[in-house]
Amino acid sequence: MSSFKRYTVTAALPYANGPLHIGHIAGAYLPADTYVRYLRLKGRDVVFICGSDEYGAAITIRAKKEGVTPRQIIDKYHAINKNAFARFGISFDIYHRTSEPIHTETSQAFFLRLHEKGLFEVQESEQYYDEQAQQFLADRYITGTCPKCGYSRAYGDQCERCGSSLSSLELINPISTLTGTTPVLRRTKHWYLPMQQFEPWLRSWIVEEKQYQWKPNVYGQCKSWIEQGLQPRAMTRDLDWGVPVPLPEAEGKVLYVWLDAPIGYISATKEWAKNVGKNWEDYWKKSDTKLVHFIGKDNIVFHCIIFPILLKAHGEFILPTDVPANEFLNLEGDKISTSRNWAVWLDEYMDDFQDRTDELRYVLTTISPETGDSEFTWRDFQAKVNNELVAVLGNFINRVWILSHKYFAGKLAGEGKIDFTEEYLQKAVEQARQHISDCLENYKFKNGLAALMDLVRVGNKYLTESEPWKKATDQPEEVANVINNCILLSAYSAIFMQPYLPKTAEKIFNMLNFSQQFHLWDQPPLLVGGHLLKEPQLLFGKIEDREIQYQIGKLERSKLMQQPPPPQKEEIAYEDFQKLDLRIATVVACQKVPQAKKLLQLTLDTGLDQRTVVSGIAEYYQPEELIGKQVLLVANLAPRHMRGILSQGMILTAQDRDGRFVLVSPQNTVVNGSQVS
Ligand code: B3M
Ligand code: ZN
Repeated sequence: MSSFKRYTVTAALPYANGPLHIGHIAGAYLPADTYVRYLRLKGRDVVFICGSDEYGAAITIRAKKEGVTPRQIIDKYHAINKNAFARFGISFDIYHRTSEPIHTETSQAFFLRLHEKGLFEVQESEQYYDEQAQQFLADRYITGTCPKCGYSRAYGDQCERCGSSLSSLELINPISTLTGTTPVLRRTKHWYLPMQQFEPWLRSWIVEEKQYQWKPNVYGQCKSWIEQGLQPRAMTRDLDWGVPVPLPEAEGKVLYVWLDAPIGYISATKEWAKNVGKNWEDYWKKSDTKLVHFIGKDNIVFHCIIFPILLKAHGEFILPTDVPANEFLNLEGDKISTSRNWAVWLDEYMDDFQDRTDELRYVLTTISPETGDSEFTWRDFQAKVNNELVAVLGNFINRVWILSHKYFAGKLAGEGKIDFTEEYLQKAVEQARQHISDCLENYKFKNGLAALMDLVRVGNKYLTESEPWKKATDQPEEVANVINNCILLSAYSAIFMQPYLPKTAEKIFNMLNFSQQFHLWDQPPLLVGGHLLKEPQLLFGKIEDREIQYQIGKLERSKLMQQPPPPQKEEIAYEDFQKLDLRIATVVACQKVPQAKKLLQLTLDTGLDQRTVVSGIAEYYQPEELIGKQVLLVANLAPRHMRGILSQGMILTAQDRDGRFVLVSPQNTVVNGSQVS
């Protein structure tokens, strides 16, 4: 029995500055969701907290890139991410926002309490200031040459070539990314957290106590951080997007995002508790509450060292019992990268693979980067779905249901409660329950899932070896036993499956004709003779080669787009250029070319004539959407036949960042036949 009365489980608050990809899911959200679903099945009191991290330079930089306000960015991505999580079935109790007033109040009150306790040291220092933009520059806003490797586009906090973490003051030839000017140093005042004062405490709380409790990757990172010696760290920033520092002498300053974001967990809990009539303090201040943070490895120091220092210094809060951080998930041999579009986006996955969220949950759990980096490949995804979910789990359930309907019209044979007639099956179930439990309690999600599949394999083997189809006439009783045993095993498997594959478990409960779709972990399924099963329903479909090729193709296009543009062609004389007759024309009709996937046939009004041009853009445009559009035409290109159609000229395109062709058009409508010169 667990010694904790309740659980507060958090998953890292994603920055509301971009969509989610499978690396995020495998890193924090899927293991957290699996864990929480398990706790609920054990009947434990648990709150599962997440939300958008909406402040800091991460947001303002994105806003600048998209040419909109930070508010527009957070509203957009908060909605996108909240929906994507819901659609994927991550079962947060609340998905909150750090821009909510309750969060401003909570983080300001937290800061003030530390301030009143005299914790902060106020220090003046020199920071880069952009005179043209009239603002101090966050480290991410400064680029320059890396002092370690000479890379000319290192950021003020990190060099992406050699990986060194830097301070902006170390950069050679710093440049402000806001204006492209050279920033100047200006004095500014900040509130510092004297982390070094907490070193002895951290040594006993982490280095001594957590060695065998925390995962080795987490413990190792903390230990090496503590051993390198802790330095004071500024908890305020000169920025106009954040929670204002609640002191009159700190006008224009905001809380450092790491003093605001983790407090977001607390404000989200407050909001949730208000909505459901609970007391939030139970979940953050009582020592019989287990606080668990699910995060990726890049957030370890913040959750294991900085946030605990703040909680401890405040004095009223509990500390995290566990921080089961994952390492990184790579994709097809390369690091996942948003800027290079090297990712599998959660939304796109769900659009491309409708109703196949459990398949992704399954594969991501089997490759979960629990103790080291791991890799997702589309081929492996296909193999695991087809060879494990379809061939083992789906096949077992399907065979059992078909046999039951064939021999007993879907009715359970016998009378009264059904028990296993083979003792070893009961044992296998008990062992699986215990083993999967141990795995889930200890964040070994991968092993737990393997144990579940092993239980299904036991069933499959039992069914195959019992050969009930050979005994239908001579030993009808034996057939009934085998099928009842298999159905009972299916029911147990569905119970243990709930944390991992919730939708599949639900489908099985439905086929079992259970009225309830949620079954407590330790309660045996109640099956009685005479109970009628529903018709079998296919649990999983095969993933076809073409689906995988389509995904790989998408990634290949991203890679193509990362290549530097081809070098400039050989110089030409002005007369050569003049030989080209470039004109603007309007599309007046357009249709697909039969039997040619890539080709569209366009009729153009060129001002000179109406003519036909064939273009390889059918994958990127629907014929209707082009009608009325103006395009750029090479009018005097020698005509040529394409698929039996005479194409008189060529329309010009360029490739976007996804490798898709886009038409080149004039900025304003011009007269058809206008020459481009
Ligand atoms: N938003 C960093 C990240 O997305 C940050 C996590 C906050 S958790 C309190 O990696
Ligand atoms: Zn470098």
